[in-house]
Amino acid sequence: MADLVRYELKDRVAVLTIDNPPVNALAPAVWEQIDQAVARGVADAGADAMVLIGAGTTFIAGADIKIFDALKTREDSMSRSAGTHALLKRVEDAGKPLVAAIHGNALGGGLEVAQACHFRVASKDAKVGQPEVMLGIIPGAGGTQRLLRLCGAKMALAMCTDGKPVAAPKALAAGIIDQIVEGDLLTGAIAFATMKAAARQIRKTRDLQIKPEDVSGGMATCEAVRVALGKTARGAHAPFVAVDAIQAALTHSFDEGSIRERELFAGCVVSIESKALRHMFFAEREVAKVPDIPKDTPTREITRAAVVGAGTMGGGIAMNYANAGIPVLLKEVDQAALDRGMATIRKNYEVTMSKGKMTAEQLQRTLALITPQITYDGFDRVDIVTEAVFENMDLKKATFKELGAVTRPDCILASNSSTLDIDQFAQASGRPPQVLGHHYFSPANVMKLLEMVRGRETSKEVIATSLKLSKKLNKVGVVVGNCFGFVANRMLAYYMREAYLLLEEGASVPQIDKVLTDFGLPVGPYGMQDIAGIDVGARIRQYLASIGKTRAEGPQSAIPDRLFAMGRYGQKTGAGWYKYAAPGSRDRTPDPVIEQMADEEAAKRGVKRRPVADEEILARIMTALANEGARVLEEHYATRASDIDVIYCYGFGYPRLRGGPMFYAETVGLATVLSRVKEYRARFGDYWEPAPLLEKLVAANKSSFEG
Ligand code: 3H9
Repeated sequence: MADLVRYELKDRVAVLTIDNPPVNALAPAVWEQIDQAVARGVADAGADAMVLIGAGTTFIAGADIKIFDALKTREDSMSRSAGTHALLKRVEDAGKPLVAAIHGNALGGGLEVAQACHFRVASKDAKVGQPEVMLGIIPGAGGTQRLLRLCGAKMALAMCTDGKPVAAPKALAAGIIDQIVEGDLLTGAIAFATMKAAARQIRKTRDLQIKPEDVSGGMATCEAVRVALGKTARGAHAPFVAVDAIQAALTHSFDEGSIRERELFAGCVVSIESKALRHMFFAEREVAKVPDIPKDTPTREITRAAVVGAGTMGGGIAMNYANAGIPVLLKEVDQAALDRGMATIRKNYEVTMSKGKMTAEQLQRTLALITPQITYDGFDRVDIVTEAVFENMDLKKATFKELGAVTRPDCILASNSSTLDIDQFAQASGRPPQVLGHHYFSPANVMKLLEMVRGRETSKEVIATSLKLSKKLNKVGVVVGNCFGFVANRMLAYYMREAYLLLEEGASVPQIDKVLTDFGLPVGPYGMQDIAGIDVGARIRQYLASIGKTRAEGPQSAIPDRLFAMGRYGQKTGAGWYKYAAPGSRDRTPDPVIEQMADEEAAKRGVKRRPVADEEILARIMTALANEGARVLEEHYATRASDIDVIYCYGFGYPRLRGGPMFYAETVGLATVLSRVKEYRARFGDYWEPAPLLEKLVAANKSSFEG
């Protein structure tokens, strides 16, 4: 077995070093070897005390998340948890002082191991946390029972329900750690352990008394947290379970509370919520790996940027650069448009400041990084330009032609197009290897997704540089292929098609939106269109009509174009799918005009309107997404199904608790999804055509898109 926990003696202290790169995750063998190393230290006559420390950049980042997939039943999970409980009890029963020396992170099972040590010391910049809820589970190695005894109910509840790590100084003040070590951590930890050995001091966390304020007020604190979670943890289950486990610590002995923790942990591990969140954890990390772009692909530094177009998207993109400390030129065609754009940017920052998230000085400093202008002055000095002009092929091609002339040959030229063919811009620029899509999502300064569209000739260096840049801009960059609408909007066209058809068949706008928000999306399809602008979609349809295409197969609803013709562009004009109190207001009410239009359009298509059940709305919309997602995957416009999930979670606020549209389809069952497509084809027409990949997977009895 590999040496995952090294053992050596230093100054009569046994130093146990966990060495399981990159983050010392607790794979089963690491647990075992910690157990063995502690036993060896206890038996070693040359050791008076022990220090447990991590090799590399961190203490322990928690249990190895991959192993949870092997826990198929509650019983499996119960027995895994029981095993770690027993193991940590043995560790805690060690007859010599055992000190955890924490640097980097002590998270999840990592903090639970540290809690079972008799003392904890940490470097100043270390962090400790119980982030299990982010994976849909709760601490399962005694964390809910020991943490409460160390820091009290209020803080234990906060840490176990929001999952956020706590910095060492705060952990010290709360009693989670005993000392902060300035200078070399191991040296400090050995000194601390030696001192405890001399004083013959051993302190078992499990024997600490519950704090007096928790004996009297702990239950009320739990109740208050449950009420607060009702608002902040909408749809999630694990945070509430964490409260139950901590409540058990308040009302039971350590051993009884631990049994309750195990039962609750086991229920969480096998939940869909946890499977979805674990899927997202790895999906978010995989997405940065592009098969033919190795890690060592050369990249360039982006120190200066420019944006063309100061509309809603262009302004938001410029803010992203300024927020990252990168100076950015913002160009518009005329002064009035530029002034409007800058006023919006300033207003956005003022809102941030009013929420206390920015000081006046920071606002001025950030704004000063944006240089508004109506010329191409200085474009020969920037490293990247993002084009954010209207979604119009001719206009964009003309802009790329100009950019090819005014920028340096090595400058990256990115387009914020949400649908159009990047290769045509690349040709217009005269240097295709430098061109790619940088598709931001509205509002561009808020939404985390950056879809990076690879053209036919985009160079690897440009992609690698963009991936690095996306991190600097605090975005999740996903590399996709160049098809109409790329991945996000190509699939969205099918989502919207079903929403339109369901409306014409008899569902209402508020009903459809509510089904999707109840599912966990922040906004339904109609509310989303009113925010994004009905004019945007209409212009895309006009362009497509000019080249004889439609966005999605199947009947095309006339209602969106009728709304466009009426000047009802959504929130900004005070009317769209809903009526608004005023232009720009979010205060909306349903509009009977829409029902009337739905009646008219249904009559034209010979559709008899009927009550539509919520279940049908959800099933049709999600089936449409998954079926088109399967095509995208098979045509290699997305590298993996999990990339599509990341796109939907970060671009459209698809609930992470559901794992994204492709993972959701897997939880529904690929065979069920396929049978729904076939059922809809029989009911509605051949435009419901099963994706070949879906048919292949089901025929091969596969349960996942990855085969
Ligand atoms: C738990 O502990 C349950 C217990 O209560 C009960 C037990 C009975 N496992 O994020 P990075 C991988 S639940 C497996 O890019 P960073 C990660 O996939 C756990 N793998 O680095 C990546 O792999 P690759 C509670 C893990 O510096 C590589 O390490 N703990 C784990 O940006 C680097 O990761 C957590 O939830 C893991 N636990 O951030 C903490 N952690 O290179 C989860 C990481 O192949 N981890 N990997 O793509 C984190 O939050 C971050 O990784 C951390 C470092 C902040 C530690």
